[in-house]
Amino acid sequence: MNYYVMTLFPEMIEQGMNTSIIGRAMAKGLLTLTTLNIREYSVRGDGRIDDYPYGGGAGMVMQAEPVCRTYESLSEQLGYRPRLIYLTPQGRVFNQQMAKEFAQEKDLVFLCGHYEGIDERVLEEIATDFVSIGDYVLTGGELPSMVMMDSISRMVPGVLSNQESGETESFAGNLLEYPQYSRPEVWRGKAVPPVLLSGHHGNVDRWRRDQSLYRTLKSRPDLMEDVVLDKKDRKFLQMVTDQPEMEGEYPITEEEARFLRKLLAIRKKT
Ligand code: 6GU
Repeated sequence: MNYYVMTLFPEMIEQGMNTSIIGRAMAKGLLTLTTLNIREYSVRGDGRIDDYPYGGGAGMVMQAEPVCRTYESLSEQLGYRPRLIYLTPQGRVFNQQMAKEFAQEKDLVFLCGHYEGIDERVLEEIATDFVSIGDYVLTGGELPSMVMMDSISRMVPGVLSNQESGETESFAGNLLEYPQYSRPEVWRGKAVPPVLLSGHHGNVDRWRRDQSLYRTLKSRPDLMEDVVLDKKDRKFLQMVTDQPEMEGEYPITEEEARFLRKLLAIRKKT
């Protein structure tokens, strides 16, 4: 995978992408990263690339020509016009499925905006994808591009070791991860859940699955709609639903109980 990042702050990208698993993958040659400084393509004597917005309003707008020239210089070098992702809070919200799809590309270009945005006309010419990383506003596209490169890189063959690859599968099943514990067995009076010390792999797997279901229900009920539930999953969720409110190991609110009754009723039918 070859990444190209069009930005006014290339050093921010270079500093952010040199560590840990991504740094290792770049050293191995599985990933390359090239930053393209939009300022170098300024068409004005003073090196500026922004101007006032037509129609008025606060802030400045990045001009079309320097952005377009940056992309054209790259596409001439590559011999074709690669996919270009414009990072914007107005885009589709990034998720694991999109990470997998982007990981199939040979080259990916990220365009990082600043100020109040980029002249719409150049976006119409060069952007193939408009992507946001969530419902909050950031000062520029640099951090979002790094977030995307991190998660896309994990999906590139060879980037994760076999041991690391396992982590991916849990989100693929649309459930949140179960909790993890390591030594000591008792830490500041808090014991590790006994089932994990039992050596009974079947019970450990069941407990972890129950924890994943419970956590997903609690934090991300929206994900529950797409989870494939088997007989044992439904039995667990039925138990959680039927227990008295706020008692036992898996407390839920009345609202969560209503949600589960509805979910279990639907799943019984299908
Ligand atoms: Cl992609 N850009 C900016 N500026 N803010 C964001 C974002 C992107 N995604 C969420 N907030």
